[in-house]
Amino acid sequence: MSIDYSQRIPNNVNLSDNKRLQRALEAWQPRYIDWWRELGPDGYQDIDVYLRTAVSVDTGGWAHFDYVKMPDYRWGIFLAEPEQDRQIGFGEHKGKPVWQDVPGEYRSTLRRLIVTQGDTEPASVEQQRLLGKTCPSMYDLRNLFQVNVEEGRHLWAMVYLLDAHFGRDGREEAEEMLDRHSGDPDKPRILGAFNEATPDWLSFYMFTYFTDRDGKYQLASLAESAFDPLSRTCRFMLTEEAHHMFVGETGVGRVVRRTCELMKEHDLDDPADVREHGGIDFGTLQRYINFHYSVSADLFGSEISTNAANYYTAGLKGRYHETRIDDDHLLAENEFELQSFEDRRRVVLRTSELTALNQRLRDDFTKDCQRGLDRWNKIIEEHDLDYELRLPDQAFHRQIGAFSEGCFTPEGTLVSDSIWRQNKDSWLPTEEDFAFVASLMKPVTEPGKMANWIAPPARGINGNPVDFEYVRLA
Ligand code: BYC
Ligand code: FE
Ligand code: FE
Repeated sequence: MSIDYSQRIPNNVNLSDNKRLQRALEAWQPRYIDWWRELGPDGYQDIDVYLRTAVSVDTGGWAHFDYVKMPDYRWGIFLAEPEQDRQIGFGEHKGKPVWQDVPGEYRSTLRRLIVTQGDTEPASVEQQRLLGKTCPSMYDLRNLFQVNVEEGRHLWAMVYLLDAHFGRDGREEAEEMLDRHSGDPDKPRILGAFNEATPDWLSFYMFTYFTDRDGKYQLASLAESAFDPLSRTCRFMLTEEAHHMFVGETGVGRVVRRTCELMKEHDLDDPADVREHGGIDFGTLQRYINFHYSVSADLFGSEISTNAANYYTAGLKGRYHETRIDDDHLLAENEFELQSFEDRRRVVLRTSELTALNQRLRDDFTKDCQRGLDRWNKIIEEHDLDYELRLPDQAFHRQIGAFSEGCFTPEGTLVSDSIWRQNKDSWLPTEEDFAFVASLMKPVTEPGKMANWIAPPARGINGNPVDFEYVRLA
């Protein structure tokens, strides 16, 4: 199914057959472009960037690379191929054909899920808008912009669903996507993590490693939805998501590698000393991990959630890889064990899996996060250095769910407020950490050159060398 590029809005949904929808989206497009110019990558609006654009949704077709100025990027609406005779895989409608339209009874719930998903996409573009100015290399600058244009496209994906299936309410929601802004005290983005700052490139790599990974798990759950247009939209988004997490995992890995190299080169025993040589010390890396993991863990909602149970029973949002799980897909009888915090004590609860679905997804996410830490630790080990980066306990630094009621160390021990305050600076990035990392953020614009604090990538993009001209400055 190829994409029609002769249209103002490239798409594979036969947009030209639906004039009402086409007009609604064409009316929204100029506002989107204005938003991109104002709150998208600052200072790089009129330069050529070597970007991947989808030209069709099959496996070969979406990896098409060319130079493009970002405001001219062909943002469009691409749904994965329909699956013939697809049936609802879980919940009370299990076994019935999937829906091509939204059932009236689920209208407001589905709209809310789609709005929550959609709101994160432009939020991340806003959070990253200043990073171009301090890029560690042209390779990284290009990757930042690739992530940014795809997050912009993910907004298009959700706005399409809103405009196509939710009438006037949908159009209003589409407008509001561009009215809320990350960190705006009056009109903030919906979810916590998307109002945090992304002030430096280490934050960017952590964000794309941990927070984009929440995206992976949420999109995968929505890809199971009985509402087929949502499912197909999310399946295609997931192919793009993989690159974002690659940028995060390899980005942090390259920082770890460079730190190891500097420690070896200067024969350092105390990791803190690497700062004098312009590297990012393991302690700082650990504090960034603690922050970004905990903020991303919040994005899964409360451990026990009737919202999540209702989404599941209605068939709106499934589990990760729902169809690969061998059970009744109704979950009324399934028990689930989870940790919680009650009467000021950590407890283990056995509950119905149905109400524990947020926690189940967070557990899946956490296991996936650990894989990257294992790879980063392997780099440290290969350099014969004695340090281990760790994921904090799920109770640490939470704002959402049962653990938000207490203070916990990164190991998960309950502590008093005053102990927390005394130790906070060794657990979370401090002003001083941010200032140090910021002091390293000097732009490197010669193709192939890397900032001193990060190792080069193993290879370039699309078979090109690392010193390829990924961005044509000037
Ligand atoms: N911040 O039952 P509960 C991505 C609210 S990332 C603020 O615990 P529920 C991306 C909740 O709304 C993927 N509020 O939670 C990544 C509820 O409010 P009401 C984004 C929060 O509803 C990087 C109340 O607390 N996609 O794509 O089961 C770059 C109690 O609710 C938060 C989605 O999130 C929070 N963290 O689950 C770019 C998927 N957590 O009802 C993009 C769609 C909870 O009391 N969203 N609340 O007013 C969902 O599935 C669900 O809304 C959530 C929350 C999982 C987020
Ligand atoms: Fe996204
Ligand atoms: Fe992403």
